[in-house]
Amino acid sequence: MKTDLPQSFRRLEYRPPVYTFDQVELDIALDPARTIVKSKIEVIPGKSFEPGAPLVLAGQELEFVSLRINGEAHRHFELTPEALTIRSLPNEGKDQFVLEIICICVPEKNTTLMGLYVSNGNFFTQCEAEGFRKITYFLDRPDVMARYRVTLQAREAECPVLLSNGNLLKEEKLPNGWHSATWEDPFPKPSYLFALVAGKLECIEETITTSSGAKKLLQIWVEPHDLKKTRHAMDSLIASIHWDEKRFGLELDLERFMIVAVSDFNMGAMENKGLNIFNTKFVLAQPETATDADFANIESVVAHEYFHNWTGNRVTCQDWFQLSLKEGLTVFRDQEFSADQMGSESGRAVKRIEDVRLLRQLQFPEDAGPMAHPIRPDEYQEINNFYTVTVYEKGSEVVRMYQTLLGRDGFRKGMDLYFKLHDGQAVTCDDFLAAMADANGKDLTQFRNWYSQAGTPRVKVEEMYDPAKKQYHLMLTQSCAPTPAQPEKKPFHIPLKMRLITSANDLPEQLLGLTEPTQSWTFDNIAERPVLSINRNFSAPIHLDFEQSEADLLSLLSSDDDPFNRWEAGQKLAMQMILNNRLPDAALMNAYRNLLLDPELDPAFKELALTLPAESYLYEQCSSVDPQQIFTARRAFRREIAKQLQLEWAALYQQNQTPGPFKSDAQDSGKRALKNLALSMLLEADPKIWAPMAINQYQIADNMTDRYAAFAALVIHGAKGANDCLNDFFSRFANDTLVIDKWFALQSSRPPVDGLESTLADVKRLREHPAFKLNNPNRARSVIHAFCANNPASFHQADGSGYAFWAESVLALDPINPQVAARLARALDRWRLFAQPYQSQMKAALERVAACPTLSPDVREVIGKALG
Ligand code: 0A1
Ligand code: ZN
Repeated sequence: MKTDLPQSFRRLEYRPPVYTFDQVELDIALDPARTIVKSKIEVIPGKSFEPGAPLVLAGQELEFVSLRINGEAHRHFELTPEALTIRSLPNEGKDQFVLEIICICVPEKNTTLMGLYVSNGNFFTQCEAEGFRKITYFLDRPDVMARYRVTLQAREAECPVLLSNGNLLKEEKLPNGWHSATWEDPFPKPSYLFALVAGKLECIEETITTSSGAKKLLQIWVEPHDLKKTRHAMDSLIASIHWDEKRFGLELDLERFMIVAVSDFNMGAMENKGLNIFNTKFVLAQPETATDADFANIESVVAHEYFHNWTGNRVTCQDWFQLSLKEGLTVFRDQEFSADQMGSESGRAVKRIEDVRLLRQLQFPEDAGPMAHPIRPDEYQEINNFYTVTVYEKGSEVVRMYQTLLGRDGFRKGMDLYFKLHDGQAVTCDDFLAAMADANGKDLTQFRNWYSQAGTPRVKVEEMYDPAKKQYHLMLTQSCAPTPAQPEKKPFHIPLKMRLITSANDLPEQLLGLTEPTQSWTFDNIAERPVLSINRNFSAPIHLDFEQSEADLLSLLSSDDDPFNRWEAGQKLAMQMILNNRLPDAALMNAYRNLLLDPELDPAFKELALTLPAESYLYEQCSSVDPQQIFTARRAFRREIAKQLQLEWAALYQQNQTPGPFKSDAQDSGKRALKNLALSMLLEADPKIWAPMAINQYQIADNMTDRYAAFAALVIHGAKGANDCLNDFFSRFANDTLVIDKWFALQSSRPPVDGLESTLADVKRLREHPAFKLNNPNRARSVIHAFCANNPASFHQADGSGYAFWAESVLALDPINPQVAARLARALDRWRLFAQPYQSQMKAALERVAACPTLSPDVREVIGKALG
C-alpha cells in the first residue's frame, strides 16, 4: 500500500536545467509488443550547471537495455521507476558529450494513451505534458529545446505509412519486409512536441502558397474509410493559415504540415510540430454524420492547433506553470478566428455569447470550487489536472483584456515584440506581459494580479441620477472571495466597457478602468435618467452585482445596441425569475415575442436569447443548491415560454428551413439552430401534437443537425416514437463510431421524464451494451461523463444512487486511464454548495473513492482537494 504523501510541484521552485540537449537522434523500431528505442543525444551544460553534477533523466514504464557515453559502455548510473541518474560524466560534464541509450516500451499495453500507444492497429504518440518519458529516458521538460532527427522502422505490410515531425529526408526498404523513414525537424523543440504516427493510413493533400510566395504541402491522414470526411478540416486549415498571416503576420514555417486523426485520444487535439494529432471527433465531418456544432468545433480546433505553431511551438513555455502562456493566448486566437469566420458583426456577437456561456457554465464553478487556481497556478501534484477551463478559457479572457486595454493595434504591437524578443525560447507569462507593456509604453503592473489570483472577481454597481444637476453617479466596488491558499485578494485591473443609454441615444461607449477597491465616476449633462449598460461584450470575466430594475433589464433586452448585453439582460431576467420560482411574466413574454418576430435579428442570436441559463450556472447563484428544485423551476419556466409562444414557434419552424444543398456556414447553421429550438419548444409545449412533425424531420433530414435535433427532442420529451428513432439511429449509423457516441450521449444526458424509468437505469444498461468500451475515451465520456457532468437532474438523486455510480466509474476507469478518470472525478467538485441530503451523499461517495489505496496521482489530487 502506498502511504507516502502526494508530491507537490511549486512554481517558485523552478530551476533552469543543469544539462541541456543540442541534437537528438532517435531510431525507433516499432512493434506493438516490444518497441526498441535508440537515442543518441548531444548533451551540453545547462544554465544551472555545476561541474560534477549528475545527469538526471526522466523515464517511466521503460525497460532499460544499455547506456553508452562517447561510444563507450558506461556503468555509473542508477535506475528507479521514475528516473535514470547518470554520474561520472566525462570531464565532470563540462564538455559536450554523446549519450546513447537503448530501451524498450510496450505500446499495445499502454491504455493511458500517453507516450507511444496503439489504436486500431496503428501507432500514435501523445507527449504533452510528460509523455515523452514513456518513450525514452530524457530531459522531459519544456525548457530543453533540441533539434530532432528521427528514423522509424516497421513492417511495411502493417505500417506502410511512417510519419514524424518536420521534413521527410529519406525512405528505405529493409530486410525481412521492414522499411524505414527518416524525418528531420529543423526547429529546436521541447520533447512534448515530438510525435510519430505509423500504420495503415491515407491522406488528402493540397499545396498552397503562403504570404512569402513559398509552396507548402498540407496533408490530412485518416483511416482509409474516413477519407471522404476530411474536406472540412482541410478547408479550416487553409483558412487558419491565411488568417494568421493577415491578422498577426505569422507564416507557416515548415515545408509540410500534417494532421492525423486517431479515435483513441484523451483530449481534443495536439499541436506537435508539423504533425498535429487529433481526436477523430475534431477532424471528421460530413453533413450526414456531423452537426453544425461539430463543423464549428472542427474549424476552431484545427485553427487552435495550427495557431500553436507560433504561440506554443516557436515560443514555448519555460515550465508547466506557464501553460496559459500558450493556451490562453491560443484560445484567444482561435476565438477571434472563429468570430471572423462568422462573416458579420452579429455573427461575431453570437460567437462571443457562446464563448461566455461556456466560461460561465464551466469556469466560474471551477473558480469557486476546491480546484480553483490562478491562470498561472502556483502548485500542482499532477500537471495533467491543469489542462483546465481556467488555464484555457479564463486565460483567453485575460489575453482579451490586453486587447481591450491596448486596442487592436496596440495588442498587435505587443505580439510583434513578443516574437521579436522570444522566438525560439521557452518563456513565462511575465515575458508576455512585459512585451505588451513595453510595446505600448504602458504600466501593466496591476494587471499581473490576473495571473496570480484565483477566483472570479465581483463588481458591485451602485448608481444615482440627480435630475436637478443632470448628473449621473456611478460607484463600483470590487471584491473576490477567498480561494484555496488565497484568503485575501488584491484589487484587479478591470476594464469595463460601458454606455449610458438615454432616449436621445447620443452618449458614446466608454472604457472605465476599475483599479481601486472602490471607485466613482460622475457623468455631466445627462438630460434624463439613463439605463446603464456595463461590462459590454463581457469586457472582463467577472460577476456583476447589480440590482438593475426589471424595467431597465427589459429595456436593454429590447434595444441595447451591444448584442452581448442585450442577451445578458434576458439571461438575467430569466435567471432571477427561475431562482425565485416564478414563471415568466407578461412583460418578459412580450419582450421574447418581439425579439423572436424582429426581422432584423440574426436567427442564431434569437436562439441564444431564448436558451435559458444552464443549471450549473444557476447553482453558482445559490448558497445552498437544491438541484431538483432548480430543475423543476427551470423546466416550468421553459414550458411556459414554449406554451405561450406556441404559435410563434410554429411559424419560426416554417420560416427557418434551409432548402438547397447543405452549407455549414454561420447563416444556415443559425437558421437550423433557431428552427430546432422551435421544434424542441413545440415538443415541450405538447409532445402529443408535435411528435409527428419531429418524426418526419428525423426521417427526411439530409443532415445530422436536423436528424439529431429531431431525435433529441423526441427522446428528451419522452415522446411517442422516441424508441423507434433510437433503434433506427443505431442501425443506420452502426459503423460510424462518432455518430454512435452521439447515440450513447443522448440517452445518458436525457433529463428525467415523467413516466419513464430513471436515466441511471438506462445508463447502467448502456454500460453493458456490446458497443460500449471503457477503454475508448470518447465512448466512456459519451456514457459516463455525459451522465455525471451533463445531466444534473438525473445525477443528483437524494438517495445518492448517481454518486454511487460515479464512484464505481471513477474506480473502474482509473487503472485504465487516469486522465479520463480524473476528469470524471471533478464532477463532484462543488459538493459543499449543495443542500442536504445531497451534500452528505456526495461526501460519502468522495470518501469511498479516497479510500482506494491504489489511486493514480491524477485522481488522488482531485479527490484530495475536494475533501481537503
Ligand atoms: N496542447 C493541447 C492539449 C493537450 C494536452 C494534453 C494532451 O495529452 C493528453 C493532449 C492535448 C491543446 O491545447 O490543444
Ligand atoms: Zn492548446
